[in-house]
Amino acid sequence: MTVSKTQVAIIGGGPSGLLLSQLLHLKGIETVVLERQTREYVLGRIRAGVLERGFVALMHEAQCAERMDREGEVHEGFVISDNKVMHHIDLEGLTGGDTVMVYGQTEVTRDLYDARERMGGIVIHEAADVQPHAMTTDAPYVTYTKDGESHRIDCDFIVGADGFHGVSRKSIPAGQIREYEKVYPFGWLGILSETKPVHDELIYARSERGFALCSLRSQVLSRYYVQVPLTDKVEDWSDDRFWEELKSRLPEEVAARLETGPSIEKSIAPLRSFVCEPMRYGNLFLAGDAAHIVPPTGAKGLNSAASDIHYLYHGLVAHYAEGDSSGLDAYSDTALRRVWKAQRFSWWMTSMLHNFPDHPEFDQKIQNIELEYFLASEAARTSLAENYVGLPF
Ligand code: RFL
Ligand code: PHB
Repeated sequence: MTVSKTQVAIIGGGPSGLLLSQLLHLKGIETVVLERQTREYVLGRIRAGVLERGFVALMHEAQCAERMDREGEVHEGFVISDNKVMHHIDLEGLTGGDTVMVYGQTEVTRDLYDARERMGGIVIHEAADVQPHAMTTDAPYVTYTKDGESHRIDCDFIVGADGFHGVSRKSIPAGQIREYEKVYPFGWLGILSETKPVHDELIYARSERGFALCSLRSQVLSRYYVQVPLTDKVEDWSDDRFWEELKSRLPEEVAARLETGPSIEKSIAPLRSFVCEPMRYGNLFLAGDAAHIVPPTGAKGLNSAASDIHYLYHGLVAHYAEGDSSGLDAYSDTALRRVWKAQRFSWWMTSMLHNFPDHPEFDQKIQNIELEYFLASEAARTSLAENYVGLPF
């Protein structure tokens, strides 16, 4: 067993773990990131695409924003299509100047990996059997194996940034955390295609056949989704079938100009709301998907992860620089307050825009009128816009 030492051991090399590692490094705080997968595998996962201003600011603070500023697209609004009628949501006008950045999670992660490499940060890939230990003591440590050899890292703090299926949350004894969960009776089938996006803004479409989303990664790379039953498999969906279904859920004039082509990625993601409370156990702090999951409808998954990192980063810096642990002590409560607001918004967007065939007719009537009310009311649209661009940290 080789033994080494660091200040903060971070489990998980997704966007949460890498962003925290990069930010702490710039403040002179040592970290080691342990990632189960290869770098190529992590970069192969196609996930989020919309970044809030707070996320963008953190990327700047992390000195990782150069390519994002150059290649990302600032979006001043988006469209909600209600039964084939387009309604523009003017984010910038409704929020007094706020916008969002369209820049893929893959690119964010690539920029963070590149920065870690440039600065000599330690990111250990293909770390197997990662396990946090002695979490409630002043001497926590993490063990793992790599190439058949056992390793141990002693540290002051462990950060569990290892996603929903990671080991960190599962290492907390039962009874010390409480989990809240809601599973939706459908998933999103998503494809990526090297085609020109159908519209210059995102289109969230509610239709009789179910929800659809037209998104993009760049002017030559489109990302589209359709709501599908949980029983569907990717193999059930040829590219042709996907394009036909997508068109059937969009306004005719949009469908008519949809450029189709072969998919270069196709996957189904189940929709789930999940929160674990508290987000701390002794000297183990949970962050990002390890602690909470939202359905993707409000584009809040990655952004909620970044908000955790914001609070944890400031808490750790105050601890090391000033011996002030109040930020760390408040971390779970502070982070959870914002997490629950993102949960509420994501649940609401999901409830308003998807088909729930099993809902009683009364509920369906309410859902219809809610969308109609909301599209006609500036007060309601302002509330949506304020949440979509991201509540302040
Ligand atoms: P991640 O990205 O899951 O990264 C966690 C990392 O931890 C590693 N890991 C381990 N490492 C060591 N030991 C272990 N035992 C480990 N177990 C796991 C994993 O390999 C991984 O690299 O979590 P993080 O960093 O908190 O980032 C959160 C975001 O990834 C997530 O919130 C969003 O991508 C959610 N999400 C979406 N969010 C949006 O805002 N818009 C979207 O369109 C969107 N689409 C998605 C998504 C999440 C998906 N998942 C989780 C299935 C689509 C999908 C398919
Ligand atoms: C995406 O581009 O993948 C995306 C955008 C907005 C969402 C969800 C996913 O709400």
